[in-house]
Amino acid sequence: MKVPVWGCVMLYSRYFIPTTKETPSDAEVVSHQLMLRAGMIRKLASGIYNYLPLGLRSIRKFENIVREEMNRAGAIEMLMPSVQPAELWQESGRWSFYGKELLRFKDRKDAEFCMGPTHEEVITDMVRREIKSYRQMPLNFYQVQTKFRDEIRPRFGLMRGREFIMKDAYSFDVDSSAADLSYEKMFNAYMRIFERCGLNFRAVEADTGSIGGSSSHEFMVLADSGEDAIVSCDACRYAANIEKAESPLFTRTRDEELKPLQKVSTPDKKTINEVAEFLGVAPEETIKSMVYASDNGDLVMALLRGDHELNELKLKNHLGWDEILMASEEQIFACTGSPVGYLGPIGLTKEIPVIADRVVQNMFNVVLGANEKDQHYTNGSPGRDFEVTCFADIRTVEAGDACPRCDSGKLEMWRGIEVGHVFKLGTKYSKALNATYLDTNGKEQIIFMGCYGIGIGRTVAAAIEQNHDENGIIFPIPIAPFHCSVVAVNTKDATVMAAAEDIYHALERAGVEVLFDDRDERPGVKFKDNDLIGIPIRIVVGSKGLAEGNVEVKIRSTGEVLALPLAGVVTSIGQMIDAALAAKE
Ligand code: 9G3
Repeated sequence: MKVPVWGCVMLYSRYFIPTTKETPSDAEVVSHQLMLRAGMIRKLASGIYNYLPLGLRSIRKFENIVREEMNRAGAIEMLMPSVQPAELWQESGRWSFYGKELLRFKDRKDAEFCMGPTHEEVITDMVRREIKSYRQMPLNFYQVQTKFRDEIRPRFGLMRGREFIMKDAYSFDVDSSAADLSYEKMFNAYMRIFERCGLNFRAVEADTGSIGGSSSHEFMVLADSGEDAIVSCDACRYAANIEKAESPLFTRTRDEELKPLQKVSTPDKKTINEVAEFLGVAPEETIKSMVYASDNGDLVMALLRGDHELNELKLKNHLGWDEILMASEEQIFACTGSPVGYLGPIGLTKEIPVIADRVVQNMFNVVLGANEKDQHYTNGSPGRDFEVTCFADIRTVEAGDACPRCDSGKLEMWRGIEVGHVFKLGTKYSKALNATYLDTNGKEQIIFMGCYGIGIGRTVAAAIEQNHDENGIIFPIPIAPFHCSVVAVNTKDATVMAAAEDIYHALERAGVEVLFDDRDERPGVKFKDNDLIGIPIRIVVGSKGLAEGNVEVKIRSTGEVLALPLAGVVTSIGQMIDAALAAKE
């Protein structure tokens, strides 16, 4: 066989793709199952994986797309260590904030370190030493680096590993509006990255969580198995994580008189549906009351329209609490004097804040718990019968809700896998670590930061989660380990083998990444493996087709089978691949 001196020879028989038939029993999600079965990854320890050659090829493909777009956006690549000194984390205050998720250890001199779970501290330390003047900014540094977070329950393979590859970037600007510009550049780069991968995704408004900062967007690959719920407007560009999604303000004018409050017996009727049915009213005409506790024992009562769901994160953020917990029966009894199931804001035994959803403001003549076993009120109205400390948006939006931003759209609901997250950080880390610069007047100023992450392995896993069938992975061409394969039907037939080798070499010369399945196996075995590992284009060379001057080309994603003339097959395939890889200017 002719061996090109310049290229690598990708013979299936000499490569290493340990595929398996059996679905591994400990793999809960399909991407994990398929990555194991396709011989892309193997587990070394809980949440820690070897990237086998095929898996690494996909990872590298994606990393390179990320690098190209980071470079295009003006970010500069560097590499930071995975071992980080405790002192920096003590300076930022995060050494004590994080618990066991931060893997800590000591060196031989007893100095404390951690395995880096992220690099805000390290990059800010570098920048504070090197950046002196406003002239040196804007700056944006990125790396593709291995992180470690000691998750309690690592699962789903590369989707939630303890060790994982992240592209993280950090921007440094003179002020908030310059930082907004850096953020926008990264946002646009992320849009290009996931578009180039051919993924169905949404950029959604997100909660900033513990990292701090003023605003953030998550990039979500849509997949039914996704852990996040997201909504997007069917008319405008509004999209948000359900944790964050704003509920529309629907105002309703009172169209009937306030009726007198009345206590009614509701024996053993505890849930909203039971009470509503028993009293013959719609759940929309009831108010549900819940008591929540902070980690230091503060209590609040939350009020919602009966058919609505509380968004705990919205309530927690509204209250500014570190944690929000369901109150215990004892805590509930202490402020209401009632067992669960009959709670309400009228006649509390202890004064606690009552936070009501904005929708409650326009409710009247409704059913409420009476803080007494087997008792409810009918015809309750806020303002007249009970006081509300504050009305706020604390409900979880639902599919079909009106869009909070435009006046014609409805919200659609999706499930998504978070593959990227961009944050406006402000000065949280630069202030803590004293990262400053001298402005045009020679005055010392704090640097404004942003940080931007992409889960590399997680994106490849999410792509599989979104693109697979019962036979295996259906890789989008840009992140497929190989663009195509050449399968010789009968390796013992010299004419077939010679033709297959010719095509293989011609494809390589044309710059196509091709895997030559030269194994001495039945065609069925080869087809199964090709489907499992997700090769986008399969070229089958057999004696019957050759007699007519044709080869068979099968497209993995559509199942389409074409008989292409031998003479033009390399050009046609080259064009298909170029079209799939083309990035918009
Ligand atoms: C920790 C541990 C876990 C963590 C963090 C720190 C999450 C932590 C948030 C981020 C935010 C950004 C850089 C790229 C973009 C995202 N889990 N986060 O900071 F110590 Cl144990 O990592 N980081």
